[in-house]
Amino acid sequence: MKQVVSIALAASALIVALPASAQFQKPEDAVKYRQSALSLMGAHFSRLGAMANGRVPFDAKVAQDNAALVETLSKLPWPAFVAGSDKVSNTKAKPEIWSDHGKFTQASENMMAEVAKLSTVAKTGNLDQIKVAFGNAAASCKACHDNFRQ
Ligand code: ASC
Repeated sequence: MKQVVSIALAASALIVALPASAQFQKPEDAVKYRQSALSLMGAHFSRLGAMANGRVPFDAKVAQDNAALVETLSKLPWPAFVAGSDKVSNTKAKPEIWSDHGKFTQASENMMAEVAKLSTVAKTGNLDQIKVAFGNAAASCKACHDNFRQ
């Protein structure tokens, strides 16, 4: 039993650690990975935005599902900002990501915290609260783009 538990723990630790240890053959692969994650995050965030801004009717379940996806996706891009991956042609990543890495990490952590709050609020189904949390999350996306994206 003890062995089963420790194998299960080891397996779950591996799964949790996977994004952080994602290996990239070349810088272009890292760029593709982070752009894919950020693009998916934008797609699901926009579905929430459409409801928060009244462009589509509010559906609490859809809002909750999209907020949960955004929360999960928000954790993925960061390990893919590998050194040297600002030197490839198809990236908008600014060199400041690496030269001011503490500030970049702080900005990414702010965004993850705001989208986690948005996901929590989305579970309540309260549109007014979702609107506020969506606005805060959008501001945290923008803050990072303003400083670190070309
Ligand atoms: C989106 C999206 C972003 C953010 C940002 C918020 O829907 O794709 O990058 O919102 O525009 O300011």
